[in-house]
Formats: sequence, structure tokens, C-alpha cells
Amino acid sequence: MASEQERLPRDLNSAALASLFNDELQKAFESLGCFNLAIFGKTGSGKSTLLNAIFDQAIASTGIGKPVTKGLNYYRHPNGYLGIYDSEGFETGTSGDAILTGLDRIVSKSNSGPMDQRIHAAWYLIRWSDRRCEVAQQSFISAIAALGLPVIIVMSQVPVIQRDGALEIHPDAVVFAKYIESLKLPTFGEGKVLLTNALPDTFSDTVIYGLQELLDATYEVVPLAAQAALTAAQGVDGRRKKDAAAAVIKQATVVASGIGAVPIPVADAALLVPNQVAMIARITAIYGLPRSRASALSMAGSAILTGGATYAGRYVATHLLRFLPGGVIAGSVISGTVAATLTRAIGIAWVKVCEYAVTLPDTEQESFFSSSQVREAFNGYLKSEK
Ligand SMILES: Nc1nc2c(ncn2[C@@H]2O[C@H](COP(=O)(O)OP(=O)(O)OP(=O)(O)O)[C@@H](O)[C@H]2O)c(=O)[nH]1
Ligand SMILES: [Mg+2]
Repeated sequence: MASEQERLPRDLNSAALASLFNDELQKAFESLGCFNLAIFGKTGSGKSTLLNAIFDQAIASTGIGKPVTKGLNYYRHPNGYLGIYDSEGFETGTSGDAILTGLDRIVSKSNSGPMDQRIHAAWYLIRWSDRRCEVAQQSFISAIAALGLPVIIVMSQVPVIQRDGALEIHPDAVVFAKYIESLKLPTFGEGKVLLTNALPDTFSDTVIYGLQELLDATYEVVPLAAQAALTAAQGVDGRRKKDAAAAVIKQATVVASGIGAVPIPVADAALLVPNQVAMIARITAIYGLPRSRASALSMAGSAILTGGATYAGRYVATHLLRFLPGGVIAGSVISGTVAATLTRAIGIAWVKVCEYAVTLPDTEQESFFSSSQVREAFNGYLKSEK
């Protein structure tokens, strides 16, 4: 690895860095693969709302939907890591039968294809206020399970209020869920029903509820090969993103200490940069960033990367070296330990930048990445990291 790095030009210019970042980001998204979810439930049960609460809104607004079978549309997220089969306007009965026929075809065809084309999980939504689970619904659920799809039963739009710090679920919803569970449908947890509410409602004090549990259940049924994509695609569980990013940082740190195994002069800290850019790109993908093509460009052109070799390499080296173990003693050379520590600090700071950026609305996110804000944020996190 070190020799490959050494062959790279010492002074990567802005354009070279921006294109390196773009390539690495592309690679990072590709290596995540794709998590495919099928979502069923009567029209108005809250499928779109639940998807928007758990995943990036881009799946609904910019994901290009195409009808794959009667009653079923497939949406692919622009970043490639999420595919949704949405049974929009679904009613059980004849339209359910048509879906099943088409679904059977899709499942058998994709099962012989690559992993990222398969359907990895299915959610079946039952709106709590329907207060009944018809025989037609039960047979539909059993039929999709019989196709080999892991099905999770979700009760949607459940009124949950917070009182004195405790959550109160509407008792009728609890009774209804118990009833459905008594049917022991062939689904996740032997017919277990996960209660959710995906929209806060100030009028009734209803709070968002059950999304983490639904996500956890989904991880339980999804094959390992699709879990990295799920981690990037979901926006509910920050812990899983952080853990995935930590693994990337660890790997980059090992590479960096290899590069620094032969101590390099501070002036050559740019040697560390390609590895750091790759790390930054992989972390970026885990956070599902950027959400749009425009912010991808501003990101690649951002101060961190284009100011880049300087910034992530020399700037950091000269400004932080004195805080680092061995920095003072080693004087003007970067040892393996220092290279690793620098890379780690950059990774951790970039995770914080991403954690912040995902909270921003699309338009603000774009200006965040294209202005000096990103540099200031990164700088600030880096300093607090020393
Ligand atoms: N309070 C609350 N309202 C919800 C929730 N989910 C959906 N709604 C409301 O219920 C209505 C229908 O939700 P959608 O998400 O469009 O339902 P859908 O299943 O996608 O419907 P189709 O696309 O027609 O099949 C909307 O007005 C939502 O605002 C929820 O979890 N809580
Ligand atoms: Mg919908």
C-alpha cells in the first residue's frame, strides 16, 4: 500500500483531489451495494410516511419510480444503496392477487441474480384505526412469506403520548396488536406486531414511536451482505452509522501508520492525503451524503479537499503535530504513530461534519459544503479532537 501511495504526485492539485474524491465516493457507494425493501399495506396505511421517516426523503421525491408489476412500483435512491418496492394505492383482494403473481416472478428471477437485486425484507402495514385484520390480508401476508420473503408486521399511526416521561400507547392498539399476534402469522417473531407512529401530532400529543425497533427487527432478517447499504440508507440509528465509520477509520489508520513506518518529513504529509481522501469518501457514503448531485460537486470542491493536500496534510501536520504523541520529540518528521493519529483525528472530525450535515435541509446542506462553513466546522472538530 505504501509503495502505491509513494507513486502518487506529492502535490496533488485541487482538480486532482476533487476527482480523486469523486472516484472514491463512487467506489464507496458501489461497495455498499443495495438494500431492497418491499412495503405493503392498504392505501392510506402510512407506507410513504413511514419510508420518509426512516429513510432519506429523496427516495420519495427524486427516486425514479417505475412500475415493475401490476400494483407495485420500484424506486431506486439516487445514491444507489436503497431500493423500494411500493404497493401504492394497495387494496387486498383482486389487486393483491395480481401483485402476488408479479411478486412471485420478481422473487424467483432475482434469487438467481446478484445479492443487491434481491428483496431483502418486506414490511406489511396495518393501520391501528382499521381495528381489523381481514382474512384477505392474512392470506396475503402468508403468501408473501411463502415466497421466502421475511415479513415484518407493522402497526402504523398508533397514538402514543408522552406523560411524565413515560410513553403511553393507546390501549386499543395494544389489544389489537395482541389479537393479530394470536394469529401466529408466518412472519418475523412468529407473527410479532411492531407498533409505530411515524409522524408527530401536536393536536393529540402523539409522538414518533417504534422506528428504532422496526429498524432493529429489519437488521435481524436482512442478510449480512445488505446490511451496510441499510446502515447508509437509514436515518434513524446514528449509532450504526458511527460504528460503520469507526471501522473505516480504523482501516485507514492502519494504512497511514504503514505509510509513516518510514518516517516522512512534515513537508511530505501530502503523502497521507490519498488515503485520507478515500477514508473521507467512505465515511461520507455511510452518512448517505451528499443528497444531491449539486452538493456532491460542492463537496468535492470544498475547502477541505481542494485546499486539501495543504489542509488535510500539511496544515494539520504543522498545526497539530505539537499536540500529538511523539510530535515534539520527532521534530520535523511524521512517524507511523503520528500519521495514524492524524488520520484518525481527521476521520473523527469528518464523522462530526457528516453528523451535522445530515441534520441540514437540502438547500442549506449544499451551501454548507460549498462555503467556508465546512472548513470551519471541520477545523473546529479537529481542534477539539487533539
Ligand atoms: N399521525 C400520523 N399520521 C400518519 C402516519 N402515517 C401516515 N399518516 C397520515 O396518513 C395519511 C396517509 O399516509 P401515506 O403515507 O400517504 O399512506 P400510503 O400507505 O403511502 O398510501 P398510498 O400511497 O395511497 O398507498 C397521510 O395524511 C399521512 O399524513 C403516522 O405514523 N402518524
Ligand atoms: Mg404512498
